Amino acid sequence: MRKGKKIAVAKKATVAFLTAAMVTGMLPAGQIQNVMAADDSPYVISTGRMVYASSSVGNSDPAYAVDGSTGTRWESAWNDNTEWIYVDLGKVTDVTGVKLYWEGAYAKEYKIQVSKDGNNWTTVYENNNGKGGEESIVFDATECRYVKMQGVKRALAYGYSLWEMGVYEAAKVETPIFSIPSGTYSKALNVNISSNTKGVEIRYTTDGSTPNEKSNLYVPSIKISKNTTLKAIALPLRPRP
Ligand SMILES: [Ca+2]
Repeated sequence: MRKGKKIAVAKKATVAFLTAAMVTGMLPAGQIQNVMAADDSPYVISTGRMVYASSSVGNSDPAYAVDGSTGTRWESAWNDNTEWIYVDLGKVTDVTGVKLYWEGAYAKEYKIQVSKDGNNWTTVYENNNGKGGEESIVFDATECRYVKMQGVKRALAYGYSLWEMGVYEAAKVETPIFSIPSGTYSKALNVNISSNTKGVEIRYTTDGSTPNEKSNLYVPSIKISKNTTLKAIALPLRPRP
């Protein structure tokens, strides 16, 4: 019977030893170890961008809707269908969602509209029975530069009031590539990890767990020895939701 050997990866010898001891007892012989993953979750890109609104009341500058704080808010004048707010993303971008953090004075009815030029708007989402609170809106990835919340009907007598409005870009991150094929290895090897996507960092684990933004940062190259499972993930170097 063939004895199972696992890929080992570690920056330090002590870590390698501990990891090897842990994984050896967990994985059966002949198991594939190199598991690769890509992160394709959307991420917020509207924070701090230029923002425009139909109006604002009191100390509720439109910029407060995209300042990244759910403790500051924008509120429109007290009208139903003539009030709106939109954010300028700076360039045409693949957008796939919006998250609205309503204050008590929310919209009973509203639309999410997108535009490439700030003049011609396309409705990508409509809500005719808004509930307020936090609303996560997802739609098919759409190329646009401007994203608008167009009010239709208020829930209360006050204006539309948003703590925050987050616009999410559709991520297009490819799976990281290992310099050796996935498989079982019985001797020490050097492994390089790369990505075809620019502007990413690669994080990895050696204990079989799924890597995330807190895992070890990959720095070329890494030495692996037996008895460890290597997994890697590519993450965009941008603010994350
Ligand atoms: Ca805010």
